[in-house]
Amino acid sequence: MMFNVLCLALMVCSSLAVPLSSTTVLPTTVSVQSTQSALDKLRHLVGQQVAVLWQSADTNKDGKFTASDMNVIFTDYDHDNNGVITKAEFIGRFTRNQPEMDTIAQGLFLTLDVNQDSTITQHDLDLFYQRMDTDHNKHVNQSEFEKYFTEVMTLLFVIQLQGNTTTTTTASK
Ligand SMILES: [Ca+2]
Ligand SMILES: [Ca+2]
Ligand SMILES: [Ca+2]
Repeated sequence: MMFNVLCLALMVCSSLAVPLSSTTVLPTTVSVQSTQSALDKLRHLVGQQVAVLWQSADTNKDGKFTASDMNVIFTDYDHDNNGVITKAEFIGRFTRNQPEMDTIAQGLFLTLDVNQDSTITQHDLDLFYQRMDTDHNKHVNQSEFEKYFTEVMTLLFVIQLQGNTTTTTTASK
């Protein structure tokens, strides 16, 4: 069920490339003020996660996201070294240090599995790279990377929040 929602949301997001406007996604029943603070919290959370992603993605710290960075990450995630990253390998590696990110990890897996055959291969990464390269100059810089993942992560966090609606509503002040 959750998986289907994620699939659907990601497909809609990636096919339309809709800029994620939180006002249209968040529940409309909450008051303006709590929506605002929830939005600030969401932006903060997303900003933090995107910064973490960038740090780990730019493996050689040269300020660019290149094929060589992707290869380093691919090898790291391909636990059994067979050239294919399975969903279990991806989620296991991604949640190793942050187990609470399970939903996010599932969503990221769907995002990275561009051809939707349930594994991540070099081919997916090539397609993914083209998708991030919004000015089509064959290079992905930090701003392209952050812009792309800010949209993806915002969507995933909103989905995660909606999955926990009852707990977040009672917990928010
Ligand atoms: Ca780099
Ligand atoms: Ca593998
Ligand atoms: Ca794939």
